[in-house]
Amino acid sequence: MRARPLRTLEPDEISAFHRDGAVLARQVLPPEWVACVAEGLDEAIAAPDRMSEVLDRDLRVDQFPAARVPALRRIIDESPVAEIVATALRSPVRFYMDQLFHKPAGFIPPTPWHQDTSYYNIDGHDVIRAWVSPDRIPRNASLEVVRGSHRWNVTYSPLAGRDPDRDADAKQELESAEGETPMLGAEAHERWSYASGVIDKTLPWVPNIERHRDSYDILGWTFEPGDVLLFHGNILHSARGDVEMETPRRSHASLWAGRDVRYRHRPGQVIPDPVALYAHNPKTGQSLADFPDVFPLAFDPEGAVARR
Ligand SMILES: O=C(O)CCC(=O)C(=O)O
Repeated sequence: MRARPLRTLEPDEISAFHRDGAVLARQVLPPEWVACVAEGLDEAIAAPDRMSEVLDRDLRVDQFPAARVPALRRIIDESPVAEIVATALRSPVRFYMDQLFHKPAGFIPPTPWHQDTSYYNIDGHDVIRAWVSPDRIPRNASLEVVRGSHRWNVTYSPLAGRDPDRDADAKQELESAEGETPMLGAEAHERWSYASGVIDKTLPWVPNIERHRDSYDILGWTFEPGDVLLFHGNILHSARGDVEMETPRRSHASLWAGRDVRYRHRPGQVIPDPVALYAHNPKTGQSLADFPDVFPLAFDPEGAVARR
Protein backbone atom coordinates (compact mmCIF):
# COMPACT_ATOMS: atom_id res chain seq x y z
CA MET A 1 0.00 0.00 0.00
CA ARG A 2 1.42 3.34 -1.02
CA ALA A 3 1.57 6.01 1.72
CA ARG A 4 -0.71 9.04 1.36
CA PRO A 5 0.39 12.69 1.31
CA LEU A 6 -0.30 14.94 4.30
CA ARG A 7 -2.98 16.64 2.21
CA THR A 8 -4.29 16.51 -1.34
CA LEU A 9 -3.24 19.22 -3.77
CA GLU A 10 -5.64 22.14 -4.07
CA PRO A 11 -7.17 22.88 -7.50
CA ASP A 12 -5.28 26.20 -7.64
CA GLU A 13 -1.96 24.39 -7.09
CA ILE A 14 -2.76 22.02 -9.96
CA SER A 15 -3.76 24.94 -12.20
CA ALA A 16 -0.56 26.77 -11.26
CA PHE A 17 1.50 23.74 -12.29
CA HIS A 18 -0.17 23.63 -15.72
CA ARG A 19 -0.10 27.42 -16.23
CA ASP A 20 3.36 28.26 -14.86
CA GLY A 21 5.09 24.92 -15.35
CA ALA A 22 5.98 24.66 -11.67
CA VAL A 23 4.45 24.84 -8.22
CA LEU A 24 5.79 24.43 -4.72
CA ALA A 25 3.42 22.00 -2.98
CA ARG A 26 3.91 23.06 0.61
CA GLN A 27 3.85 20.51 3.44
CA VAL A 28 2.64 17.45 1.59
CA LEU A 29 5.38 14.94 2.44
CA PRO A 30 4.98 13.32 5.88
CA PRO A 31 8.00 13.57 8.26
CA GLU A 32 8.80 9.83 8.01
CA TRP A 33 9.26 10.26 4.25
CA VAL A 34 11.40 13.36 4.70
CA ALA A 35 13.55 11.18 6.99
CA CYS A 36 13.63 8.50 4.30
CA VAL A 37 14.88 11.06 1.74
CA ALA A 38 17.61 12.12 4.20
CA GLU A 39 18.65 8.51 4.84
CA GLY A 40 18.76 7.73 1.13
CA LEU A 41 20.69 10.86 0.19
CA ASP A 42 23.23 10.31 2.98
CA GLU A 43 23.80 6.70 1.92
CA ALA A 44 24.17 7.64 -1.74
CA ILE A 45 26.46 10.59 -1.02
CA ALA A 46 28.72 8.48 1.23
CA ALA A 47 29.12 5.77 -1.43
CA PRO A 48 29.44 7.25 -4.90
CA ASP A 49 29.08 4.79 -7.76
CA ARG A 50 30.50 4.94 -11.26
CA MET A 51 27.69 7.17 -12.42
CA SER A 52 28.34 9.77 -9.72
CA GLU A 53 29.83 12.79 -11.30
CA VAL A 54 31.55 15.69 -9.61
CA LEU A 55 31.02 18.38 -12.22
CA ASP A 56 33.29 20.62 -10.27
CA ARG A 57 34.27 20.07 -6.68
CA ASP A 58 31.22 21.95 -5.38
CA LEU A 59 28.52 20.02 -7.24
CA ARG A 60 27.91 16.31 -7.49
CA VAL A 61 25.18 14.74 -9.62
CA ASP A 62 24.28 11.04 -9.42
CA GLN A 63 22.19 9.26 -12.04
CA PHE A 64 19.60 6.61 -11.14
CA PRO A 65 20.51 6.61 -7.40
CA ALA A 66 17.26 4.80 -6.50
CA ALA A 67 18.60 1.80 -8.41
CA ARG A 68 21.25 1.26 -5.74
CA VAL A 69 19.95 2.89 -2.55
CA PRO A 70 16.95 1.13 -0.91
CA ALA A 71 15.67 4.24 0.92
CA LEU A 72 15.51 6.15 -2.37
CA ARG A 73 13.80 3.20 -4.06
CA ARG A 74 11.16 3.39 -1.30
CA ILE A 75 10.59 7.05 -2.22
CA ILE A 76 9.67 5.85 -5.71
CA ASP A 77 7.71 2.70 -4.83
CA GLU A 78 6.05 3.46 -1.50
CA SER A 79 6.07 7.18 -0.74
CA PRO A 80 3.26 9.64 -1.56
CA VAL A 81 5.41 11.24 -4.29
CA ALA A 82 3.74 9.21 -7.08
CA GLU A 83 0.29 10.32 -5.93
CA ILE A 84 1.41 13.95 -5.71
CA VAL A 85 2.89 14.01 -9.23
CA ALA A 86 -0.06 12.12 -10.75
CA THR A 87 -2.53 14.52 -9.12
CA ALA A 88 -0.64 17.56 -10.39
CA LEU A 89 -0.25 16.09 -13.89
CA ARG A 90 -3.87 14.85 -13.95
CA SER A 91 -2.54 11.64 -15.47
CA PRO A 92 -1.52 8.14 -14.48
CA VAL A 93 2.26 8.15 -13.96
CA ARG A 94 5.20 5.83 -14.48
CA PHE A 95 8.60 6.40 -12.90
CA TYR A 96 11.27 7.14 -15.49
CA MET A 97 14.50 7.97 -13.64
CA ASP A 98 16.00 9.90 -10.74
CA GLN A 99 19.00 12.05 -9.87
CA LEU A 100 20.72 13.35 -6.79
CA PHE A 101 22.32 16.80 -6.45
CA HIS A 102 24.80 17.44 -3.66
CA LYS A 103 26.49 20.72 -2.88
CA PRO A 104 28.59 20.43 0.31
CA ALA A 105 28.33 23.08 3.06
CA GLY A 106 30.33 26.20 2.35
CA PHE A 107 30.26 27.85 -1.03
CA ILE A 108 27.10 26.79 -2.88
CA PRO A 109 27.52 27.12 -6.64
CA PRO A 110 24.55 27.86 -8.86
CA THR A 111 23.22 25.15 -11.18
CA PRO A 112 23.21 26.78 -14.63
CA TRP A 113 19.98 27.41 -16.52
CA HIS A 114 19.00 24.41 -18.60
CA GLN A 115 16.09 22.39 -19.90
CA ASP A 116 16.02 18.62 -19.32
CA THR A 117 14.13 17.66 -22.50
CA SER A 118 17.11 16.80 -24.70
CA TYR A 119 18.86 14.80 -21.97
CA TYR A 120 16.52 11.82 -22.31
CA ASN A 121 15.24 9.61 -25.11
CA ILE A 122 11.64 10.46 -24.34
CA ASP A 123 9.16 12.91 -25.74
CA GLY A 124 5.85 14.19 -24.48
CA HIS A 125 4.10 16.95 -22.59
CA ASP A 126 3.04 14.83 -19.60
CA VAL A 127 6.43 14.87 -17.90
CA ILE A 128 6.87 16.04 -14.33
CA ARG A 129 9.72 16.24 -11.89
CA ALA A 130 9.43 16.02 -8.09
CA TRP A 131 12.33 17.77 -6.37
CA VAL A 132 12.67 17.18 -2.63
CA SER A 133 15.16 17.92 0.09
CA PRO A 134 15.32 17.05 3.77
CA ASP A 135 16.84 20.51 4.38
CA ARG A 136 15.56 24.05 4.45
CA ILE A 137 16.87 25.71 1.31
CA PRO A 138 16.70 29.50 1.18
CA ARG A 139 15.42 31.23 -1.93
CA ASN A 140 18.96 32.21 -2.93
CA ALA A 141 20.14 28.58 -3.12
CA SER A 142 16.94 26.93 -4.30
CA LEU A 143 15.44 26.10 -7.66
CA GLU A 144 14.17 28.70 -10.10
CA VAL A 145 12.14 28.35 -13.28
CA VAL A 146 11.21 30.63 -16.16
CA ARG A 147 7.46 30.79 -15.73
CA GLY A 148 5.58 29.31 -18.68
CA SER A 149 8.72 28.17 -20.57
CA HIS A 150 7.37 24.58 -20.61
CA ARG A 151 5.02 25.80 -23.35
CA TRP A 152 7.60 27.49 -25.58
CA ASN A 153 7.71 24.44 -27.83
CA VAL A 154 11.48 24.55 -28.18
CA THR A 155 14.08 21.95 -27.27
CA TYR A 156 17.41 23.42 -26.19
CA SER A 157 20.82 21.84 -26.46
CA PRO A 158 22.15 20.09 -23.39
CA LEU A 159 24.89 22.00 -21.57
CA ALA A 160 27.33 19.10 -21.67
CA GLY A 161 28.59 16.52 -24.11
CA ARG A 162 31.06 16.15 -26.95
CA ASP A 163 30.81 18.35 -30.00
CA PRO A 164 30.76 16.21 -33.20
CA ASP A 165 32.32 19.12 -35.17
CA ARG A 166 35.42 19.06 -33.00
CA ASP A 167 35.62 15.42 -31.96
CA ALA A 168 36.01 12.82 -34.71
CA ASP A 169 35.08 9.91 -32.41
CA ALA A 170 31.89 11.67 -31.36
CA LYS A 171 31.04 12.30 -35.03
CA GLN A 172 31.54 8.64 -35.85
CA GLU A 173 29.41 7.53 -32.89
CA LEU A 174 26.70 9.91 -33.97
CA GLU A 175 26.75 8.54 -37.51
CA SER A 176 26.85 4.90 -36.44
CA ALA A 177 23.94 5.49 -34.07
CA GLU A 178 21.76 6.77 -36.90
CA GLY A 179 18.52 4.89 -36.87
CA GLU A 180 17.38 3.39 -33.65
CA THR A 181 20.54 2.32 -31.84
CA PRO A 182 20.96 4.42 -28.70
CA MET A 183 24.33 6.11 -28.62
CA LEU A 184 24.93 5.30 -24.98
CA GLY A 185 24.48 1.58 -24.46
CA ALA A 186 23.54 -0.31 -21.29
CA GLU A 187 27.25 -0.41 -20.47
CA ALA A 188 27.08 3.35 -19.89
CA HIS A 189 25.52 2.40 -16.55
CA GLU A 190 28.88 0.97 -15.55
CA ARG A 191 30.69 4.21 -16.12
CA TRP A 192 29.01 7.28 -17.42
CA SER A 193 29.87 10.93 -17.49
CA TYR A 194 28.08 13.92 -18.95
CA ALA A 195 31.17 14.24 -21.11
CA SER A 196 30.36 10.86 -22.75
CA GLY A 197 27.29 12.30 -24.42
CA VAL A 198 27.25 13.78 -27.88
CA ILE A 199 25.60 17.13 -28.50
CA ASP A 200 22.96 17.43 -31.20
CA LYS A 201 24.22 20.54 -33.02
CA THR A 202 20.86 21.25 -34.59
CA LEU A 203 19.43 22.33 -31.23
CA PRO A 204 19.56 25.98 -30.14
CA TRP A 205 21.57 27.03 -27.09
CA VAL A 206 19.79 28.00 -23.89
CA PRO A 207 19.43 31.79 -23.84
CA ASN A 208 21.58 33.72 -21.36
CA ILE A 209 18.83 34.05 -18.78
CA GLU A 210 21.14 34.91 -15.90
CA ARG A 211 22.55 37.93 -17.69
CA HIS A 212 19.11 39.16 -18.65
CA ARG A 213 17.15 38.15 -15.56
CA ASP A 214 14.92 41.23 -15.76
CA SER A 215 13.68 40.14 -19.18
CA TYR A 216 12.34 36.84 -17.87
CA ASP A 217 9.50 35.99 -15.53
CA ILE A 218 11.45 33.99 -12.94
CA LEU A 219 9.76 32.02 -10.16
CA GLY A 220 11.61 30.81 -7.08
CA TRP A 221 10.85 29.64 -3.56
CA THR A 222 12.30 29.03 -0.14
CA PHE A 223 12.02 25.28 0.29
CA GLU A 224 11.09 23.71 3.65
CA PRO A 225 11.36 19.98 4.51
CA GLY A 226 7.94 18.43 3.74
CA ASP A 227 7.51 20.55 0.60
CA VAL A 228 7.64 18.97 -2.85
CA LEU A 229 8.65 21.18 -5.73
CA LEU A 230 6.87 20.06 -8.88
CA PHE A 231 8.12 21.24 -12.22
CA HIS A 232 7.38 20.37 -15.81
CA GLY A 233 9.86 18.20 -17.69
CA ASN A 234 10.30 20.78 -20.45
CA ILE A 235 10.74 23.90 -18.30
CA LEU A 236 13.86 26.07 -18.18
CA HIS A 237 15.26 25.88 -14.66
CA SER A 238 18.36 26.51 -12.59
CA ALA A 239 19.34 26.72 -8.96
CA ARG A 240 20.52 29.97 -7.47
CA GLY A 241 23.83 29.96 -5.68
CA ASP A 242 27.03 31.93 -5.21
CA VAL A 243 26.18 31.95 -1.51
CA GLU A 244 27.68 30.44 1.64
CA MET A 245 25.63 27.87 3.57
CA GLU A 246 26.46 26.22 6.89
CA THR A 247 24.65 23.04 5.86
CA PRO A 248 24.96 20.98 2.67
CA ARG A 249 22.40 21.48 -0.07
CA ARG A 250 21.09 17.99 -0.80
CA SER A 251 18.26 17.18 -3.16
CA HIS A 252 16.62 14.23 -4.87
CA ALA A 253 14.74 14.70 -8.15
CA SER A 254 12.55 11.99 -9.65
CA LEU A 255 11.15 12.15 -13.18
CA TRP A 256 7.68 10.77 -13.90
CA ALA A 257 6.00 10.14 -17.22
CA GLY A 258 2.28 10.52 -17.86
CA ARG A 259 -0.11 9.45 -20.59
CA ASP A 260 1.43 10.91 -23.75
CA VAL A 261 5.09 10.06 -23.14
CA ARG A 262 6.81 8.05 -25.85
CA TYR A 263 10.28 6.77 -26.52
CA ARG A 264 12.17 9.06 -28.90
CA HIS A 265 15.57 8.21 -30.20
CA ARG A 266 17.41 11.53 -30.16
CA PRO A 267 20.28 12.27 -32.50
CA GLY A 268 22.38 13.21 -29.49
CA GLN A 269 22.25 11.58 -26.11
CA VAL A 270 23.42 12.77 -22.74
CA ILE A 271 21.90 10.38 -20.22
CA PRO A 272 21.65 6.61 -20.82
CA ASP A 273 18.22 5.00 -20.99
CA PRO A 274 17.02 3.20 -17.84
CA VAL A 275 19.13 0.04 -17.90
CA ALA A 276 16.22 -2.44 -18.13
CA LEU A 277 14.93 -0.72 -21.28
CA TYR A 278 17.90 -1.74 -23.45
CA ALA A 279 16.76 -5.37 -23.53
CA HIS A 280 13.53 -4.24 -25.25
CA ASN A 281 15.27 -2.45 -28.11
CA PRO A 282 12.70 0.39 -27.99
CA LYS A 283 11.66 2.19 -31.15
CA THR A 284 10.79 5.84 -31.56
CA GLY A 285 7.07 6.37 -31.05
CA GLN A 286 6.51 3.48 -28.66
CA SER A 287 4.60 4.48 -25.55
CA LEU A 288 6.34 3.89 -22.23
CA ALA A 289 3.21 1.90 -21.39
CA ASP A 290 4.48 -0.67 -23.93
CA PHE A 291 7.20 -1.58 -21.41
CA PRO A 292 5.19 -2.31 -18.24
CA ASP A 293 7.94 -4.37 -16.64
CA VAL A 294 10.39 -1.42 -16.96
CA PHE A 295 7.86 1.33 -16.28
CA PRO A 296 5.00 -0.13 -14.21
CA LEU A 297 2.05 2.13 -13.52
CA ALA A 298 2.93 3.85 -10.25
CA PHE A 299 -0.24 5.79 -9.57
CA ASP A 300 -3.51 6.40 -11.36
CA PRO A 301 -5.44 9.38 -9.95
CA GLU A 302 -8.65 7.93 -11.39
CA GLY A 303 -8.41 4.65 -9.55
CA ALA A 304 -6.76 2.85 -6.70
CA VAL A 305 -5.31 0.25 -9.10
CA ALA A 306 -1.71 1.24 -8.79
CA ARG A 307 -1.50 1.88 -5.08
CA ARG A 308 1.00 -0.52 -3.65
O1 LIG B 1 19.23 20.78 -7.52
C1 LIG B 1 19.82 21.40 -8.41
O2 LIG B 1 20.76 22.19 -8.17
C2 LIG B 1 19.47 21.20 -9.85
C3 LIG B 1 18.27 20.35 -10.04
C4 LIG B 1 17.93 20.13 -11.46
O3 LIG B 1 18.46 20.71 -12.37
C5 LIG B 1 16.89 19.17 -11.77
O4 LIG B 1 16.33 18.54 -10.84
O5 LIG B 1 16.59 18.97 -12.97
